[in-house]
Formats: sequence, C-alpha cells, structure tokens
Amino acid sequence: MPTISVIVPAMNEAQNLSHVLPRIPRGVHEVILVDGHSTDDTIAVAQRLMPEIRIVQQQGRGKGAALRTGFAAASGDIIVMIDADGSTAPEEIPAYVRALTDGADYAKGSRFLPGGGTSDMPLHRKLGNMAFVYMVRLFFGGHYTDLCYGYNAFWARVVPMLELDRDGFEIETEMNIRVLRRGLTVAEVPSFESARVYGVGRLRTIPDGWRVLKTIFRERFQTQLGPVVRPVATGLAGVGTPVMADRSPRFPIAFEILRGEVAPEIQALAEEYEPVPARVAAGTE
Ligand SMILES: Nc1nc2c(ncn2[C@@H]2O[C@H](COP(=O)(O)OP(=O)(O)OP(=O)(O)O)[C@@H](O)[C@H]2O)c(=O)[nH]1
Ligand SMILES: [Mg+2]
Repeated sequence: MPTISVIVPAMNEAQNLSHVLPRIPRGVHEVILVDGHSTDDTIAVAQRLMPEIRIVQQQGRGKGAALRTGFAAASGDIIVMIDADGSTAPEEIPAYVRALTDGADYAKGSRFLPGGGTSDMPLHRKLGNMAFVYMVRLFFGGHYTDLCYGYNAFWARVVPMLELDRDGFEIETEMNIRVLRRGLTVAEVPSFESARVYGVGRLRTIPDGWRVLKTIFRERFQTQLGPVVRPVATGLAGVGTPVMADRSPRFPIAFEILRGEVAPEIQALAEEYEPVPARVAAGTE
C-alpha cells in the first residue's frame, strides 16, 4: 500500500495552520512541517493542532530550500507539497494521489484547467505566469496550462532524478521543467487556489519572476542533467506502466507504478474524484 507524506513549508504561519492541518485527510502516513526559522508560534501551534506532526528545520534559505529539506526527510512512497497559508486545499490531496496511482509519475496542480481556479493572483501575475507557460511549452514540449504553482504530488522515487538545487519560489518551475526533461509521465490536476488566510505572502512579483525566467533559460541552455532514464512505454494517455529503457546506475530502481490501494480513508475520497483526462506531457530529452 503506497504511503503518503505531506510536506508543508511554513515561515511564520501560526495564524494560518488551523486552516490547513485539520483539513488534511486522515490516512496520510506523515505530515512534515518544514520550518523556515519562524519567529512566531508556528511550531507550537502545529504541534497543538497535530501532535503527531514531524517538524524539520529547513537547511538554507527560501521556499525551495525548505521543500528540498522536506523531500529529503520524507519516508512515504508519495510526496504531496502544500502551502501553510490556506491557499492550497488539503481536500484535493486524494485527487493528486489518484492521478499518481492511475499511472502518472508526477501530478501538478493547475489553476487554469476547467475545474481549477484562483482567487490569489492579480492580473499581472496571471499574465506573467502565462508567458512562462508558453515559454516552457516552446522550449520543453508538453502542454502545461500552469507553471508557478506550489501544489504538486509525485512518487518519492522521482526526487533523485530531478537533481533540484533552486532555493526560492522558482523551485516549482525547476521541478515542472525537469519532469519534462526526464520524459516522465505528468498529469495536471485541476486545483483551486484561495487567497492566503492571514498575513502577507513573501513572493515578490518582479524579483521572483526574474528568478523564474532565469531558471527557464538555465534549464534550456545550461544545465546538464545526470544520465537520462527514458520511459519507453507510457501506455494510454499516460495511464500505464512506464518502463525504463535504460537503467542508469544512478537510478537503479525501475519505475513500476505501485498499484493497489492507498489508505482506505484516502482511497474512498479518491474514488469520488472523477479524473479529468490526464494532460500528459511529452518528454523532450
Ligand atoms: N520554510 C519556509 N517556508 C516558506 C519560505 N518562504 C515561503 N514559505 C512558505 O511557502 C508557502 C508559500 O509562500 P507564500 O509566501 O504564501 O508565497 P505565495 O503563495 O506565492 O504568495 P501569496 O500569494 O502572497 O501568499 C507558505 O506556506 C510559506 O509559509 C521559506 O523561506 N521557508
Ligand atoms: Mg501563499
């Protein structure tokens, strides 16, 4: 039975955690809060709301560094990343899990698929995000409908293939591009992003947008990834068992979708979810 780790990066989110942690469906294997050296009561509040929560101090600075710390600490088969400010809905976790157990390697949220949406994005951010989406389609193939969004889920075994090294909000861009470069099977899941409940976000449109842009170009022109592991068969509309043609010594684990049921509480919710036909991204490398 695949187990699920939920990673929650949090920096001074004490006021928001009651809008997030209690909404995480029962049946997940662990919840890891990656603390960004919060100076408020984030840790105490998290422990009160969820006594079994694992608290990990992030290494380095920024949301990207926090997520990388969280991914390294996760012990589940599936990793789901959500925000601590109430923007991402924990009720959607089963939908992401379903996309993975249906055959995707990586399930990325999209606010711009039918059924998704956002009340957290001013127009200029929507336009910037769309421009980046089209650049990524042009450079890397696939047909993403969203890019700079922090709600994704994937099999934990995907993590070492991604060789992530970004520190800031551009980590999501790095992840979303690298799964394409690796030729992994990607599904998009419609997702609704709410406004953060309390406080102000740390994302700054111009500097962080610039970091995203630099990341896209670096992926296009500079970064060499380690040995490529290429799926030769991805089955119907991404639902199938990706078989890896070349088993690189660095990634000795063949990708077999762990079929079977997740925890019954999640499974029951996932069954109610009618998957939108997976948007499968074609690999380019
Ligand atoms: N551990 C850690 N978490 C962070 C850091 N920066 C942001 N986060 C968390 O990452 C999530 C998303 O960050 P936000 O600041 O809300 O960014 P955003 O959602 O793009 O911005 P808003 O729309 O204004 O909320 C939240 O849960 C933050 O607490 C950081 O440096 N360290
Ligand atoms: Mg936010």
